[in-house]
Amino acid sequence: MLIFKRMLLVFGALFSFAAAGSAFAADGQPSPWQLGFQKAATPIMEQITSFHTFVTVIIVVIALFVLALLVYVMVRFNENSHPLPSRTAHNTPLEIAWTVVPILILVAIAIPSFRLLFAQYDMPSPDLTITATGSQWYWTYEYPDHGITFDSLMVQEADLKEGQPRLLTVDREVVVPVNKNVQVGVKANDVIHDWAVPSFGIKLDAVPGRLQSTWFRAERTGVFHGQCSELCGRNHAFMPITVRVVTDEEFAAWLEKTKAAANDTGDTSKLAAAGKQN
Ligand SMILES: [Cu+2]
Repeated sequence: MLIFKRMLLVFGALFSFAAAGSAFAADGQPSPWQLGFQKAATPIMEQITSFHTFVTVIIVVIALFVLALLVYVMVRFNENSHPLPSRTAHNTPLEIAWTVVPILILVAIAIPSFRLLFAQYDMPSPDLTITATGSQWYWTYEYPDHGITFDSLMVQEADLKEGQPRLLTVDREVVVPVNKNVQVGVKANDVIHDWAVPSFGIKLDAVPGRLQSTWFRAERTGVFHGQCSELCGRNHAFMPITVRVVTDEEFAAWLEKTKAAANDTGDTSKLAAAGKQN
């Protein structure tokens, strides 16, 4: 049938767009024509991505099944081809089937859904703890075990260096070691903000007067970008989040450099030079 051929063409075009988008995608940031998620960098995001794919397949199958039934009814039972309507009102096996099959589908969705939910809340013992505090309109990061505190502000478009994404680059990045469990405490100073990094599968509201926490374990090095994801005022779109995942050695060197700079002035947050990453 022509309509199915056309639908196949449309789906084919969409999939090739998605494939092309991900082929050109830079890691840890959105890309032009992107359709799916950013590439997962944590086990939780991998689980989110595969759950999303699983549910999408189920939705597509159901939608196509219903479409096929509708087309069948329109063709087979219209007035021309079926002038004498059937008087059938009940079909017990069919009614049991259309009750039980949806229940089974919902159970099949619920099992991985709850598994994912528990994995997100099942916080492993942290190797590193940081806190992110939202203010209008920037983030303040603290490494409580290392005495490091600094503000992280968006880099203006005119000051961007080669390869730095617009609206996503900050002057001082969060630096964390690779393959380590990082616990993130999230809070706010003024209004509700939201600390979100798509490739980590993290999105948590920063609520004034309340400390919430989440966690991630980045499984490869790189720079991962996110944005405040709760409308927080005029400059809501201009308080990005950048996390640089580095090796253990690089992390130790960064800690030392940042701490030494802090000792020089007694305050890491006022120190622009030391914390600026290359
Ligand atoms: Cu905000």
